[in-house]
Amino acid sequence: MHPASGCSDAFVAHRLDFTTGTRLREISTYISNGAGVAANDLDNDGDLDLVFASVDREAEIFWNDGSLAFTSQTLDDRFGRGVTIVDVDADGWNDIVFTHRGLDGVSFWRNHGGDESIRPSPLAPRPSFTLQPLLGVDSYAYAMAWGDVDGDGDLDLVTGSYGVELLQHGIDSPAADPRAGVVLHLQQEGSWQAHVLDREAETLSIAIADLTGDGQPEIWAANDFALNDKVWQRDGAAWNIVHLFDQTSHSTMTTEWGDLDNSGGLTIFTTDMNPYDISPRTLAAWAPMMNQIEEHRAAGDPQVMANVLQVRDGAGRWQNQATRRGSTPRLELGRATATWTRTVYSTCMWSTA
Ligand SMILES: [Ca+2]
Ligand SMILES: [Ca+2]
Ligand SMILES: [Ca+2]
Ligand SMILES: [Ca+2]
Repeated sequence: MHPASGCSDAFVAHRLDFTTGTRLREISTYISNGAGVAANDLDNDGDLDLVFASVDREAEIFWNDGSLAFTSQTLDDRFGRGVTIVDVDADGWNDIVFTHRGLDGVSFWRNHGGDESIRPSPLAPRPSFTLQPLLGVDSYAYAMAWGDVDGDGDLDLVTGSYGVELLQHGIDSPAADPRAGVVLHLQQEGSWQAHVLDREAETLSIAIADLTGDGQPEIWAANDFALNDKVWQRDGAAWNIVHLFDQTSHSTMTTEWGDLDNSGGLTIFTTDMNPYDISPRTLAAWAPMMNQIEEHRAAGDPQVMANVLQVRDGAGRWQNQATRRGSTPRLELGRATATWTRTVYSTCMWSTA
C-alpha cells in the first residue's frame, strides 16, 4: 500500500492539555509506572474519543471534535492506572473502566448516552457517566483486559495485581491475599464469577489474544521484575499454562499486539526498562543496574533485558525478531505506558512499498 498524496509516512505530534505525575513529592523506586490512555467512541458519533487515567489526580475525557481538536472534561475517578473504553453492559454505549494504584480494584463508569431519563445533562448532548458496581469483581487491579474468553458472547474480565505495590500498602504477603493475583472474571448474565489463575502477580499488562492460531483466545499476563510472563490456554472449564515463547522481556512494562508489520498475521511487542535518553552518561548510569539483574538470572530463564517483538515463523513458532526488525534493545518505547500521557499522534496510511 502506498501512502496517499501529501503523506509524510511519519507520525505527527499534537499536544493535549493533560499532565499526570506522582502523588509523592520525593521519587523513589517503583513509585509509579505511569498511567494509561484508552481510545474508543464514547458518544457514538463515529470518531475516537480519549480517556486518560492519572496516578495523581482525576481522570480526563477528551471529546473528539474532529480535525484533531478535542474538548476535555474531568471525570472524578482518582489515582487510576489503567483505563479501557468498552461496552460492559452491551447496551450500545461504550463505558469506561479504570484500574488503580494501591488497594483499589476496578471502577466501572456506565455510559448513560442512550438513557433519556438522565438527560438533559450539563454536557448534553454528550453522554453522562455514573459509577456503578461490577458485581462479583473484588480483586486488586493494577492491569486488566476485557474479552470474551469463553466464547459465550459476553465480555469477561481479567485483572492482575502488582505485588510490590501491595507490599508498599501494607500487604505483607501479597501471594497469600485472596484479592491478589491474576484473576479471570467470567460474566454470567450481568455478574462476574472469579477464577484465580495465579496468586503471584507483578502484572503491568494483560493481553487476550489468539496466540496459538486456533481461533480461541489465550490469556497472557506480563509481569515486572524476575517473575515470568505467563500464558493460559483454555481446555473446557480449565485454564492451563502453556509455554509459547523462547524469549520474553524481563521486566515487561507493557504489551501491544496486532498486525504490526502488515503481514496479515499477529505480531506482539513488549517493552522492557530502557532509558529514553541514550547518551553515554545515561547509559553509564543505567548499565550497571541492568547487569546486576542479569547476573542473578537462572539458567534457562527465557527472559531478556530488552524490548521483544514476537513474530511467527513458517512453522507457526514465535520468534523474537526485535533486533532483526530494528527495535534496538536500548531505544524506543521503554515504559510505553508513560509515553502516552500527553500527546496524540496522527499518521498517514503505513507504507510497505
Ligand atoms: Ca466520538
Ligand atoms: Ca454500555
Ligand atoms: Ca464470555
Ligand atoms: Ca488459541
